[in-house]
Amino acid sequence: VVDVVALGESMVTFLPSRPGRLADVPSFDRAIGGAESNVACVLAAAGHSARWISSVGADGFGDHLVETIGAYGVDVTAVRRDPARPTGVYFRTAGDRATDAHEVAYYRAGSAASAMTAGNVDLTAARAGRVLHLTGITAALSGECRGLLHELTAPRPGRPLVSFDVNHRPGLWPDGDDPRVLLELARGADLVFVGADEAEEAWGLHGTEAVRRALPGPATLVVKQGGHGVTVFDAGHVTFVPAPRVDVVAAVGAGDAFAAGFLSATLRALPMKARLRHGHLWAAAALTAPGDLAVPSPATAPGDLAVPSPATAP
Ligand code: KDG
Repeated sequence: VVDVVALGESMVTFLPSRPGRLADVPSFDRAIGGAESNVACVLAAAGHSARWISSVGADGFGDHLVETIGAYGVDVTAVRRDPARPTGVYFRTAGDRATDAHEVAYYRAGSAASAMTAGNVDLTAARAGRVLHLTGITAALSGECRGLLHELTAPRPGRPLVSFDVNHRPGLWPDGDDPRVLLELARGADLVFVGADEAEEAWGLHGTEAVRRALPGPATLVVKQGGHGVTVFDAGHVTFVPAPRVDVVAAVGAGDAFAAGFLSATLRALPMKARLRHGHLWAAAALTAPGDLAVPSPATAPGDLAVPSPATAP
């Protein structure tokens, strides 16, 4: 049994060579992004078995994603290659250090991943983990992707523990369905990650207690409060752990790293405070890296991991 299966779109990510407006950035460096594969890569770096499921084009960018994510030790055998559609890509700016406001230009409409359905994804592979990690980004990609999420989160005997990161990306929801769809998906999950800012933006909820009242179902509800800390509601207990102070380089991907650290510690049945500390540690690694991923590419920087693998550390 695989520890964690993460399903969702990954994109070739173009990071700016210098700060400034998108209009002014002269060149970009290629990297990889994708909330779900970010989680899978960190989990693999932490010593877990992780599988990433998606669909990419039969093109060079698709090759790059499959090869790079595979090089992290993630199982990519269930990734579909779609000869009729391209791999999604996106460009972003460095953003403002204080506010992390940055510009994002997605080129993913009509991508291979947006055409994932319950009919063309290997559902057996998707259900084969102890944990199935999904995010709200997938729901924004297309009606077909939304159907796939509903299929995977429907209650059924032997369903893996469903972990759902709300990951509200307002720019991907032109139809305004986001509040309803994201709430429904979160309500059907066992473990939910949501930012207090997202809950406010998507659902107009103020404060952690209001989020719990709106989401009473999930056994574990993790509410991230930025630099302040994280509050978890679990089995009738409320636990808060403050965030470590970090000099932020780029915030993109920090939520994914947090989820991976939390999941890693959960799989090892560590106490709640330790789960939160693991989440914070991995998030700090992502916050201090320019790309979307907390771990450097194994191909370019072997052994340079800033955070020791919790699986091997004493
Ligand atoms: O969480 C980080 C992701 O947002 C980033 O890697 C790209 O998946 C991505 C998205 O859809 O924004």
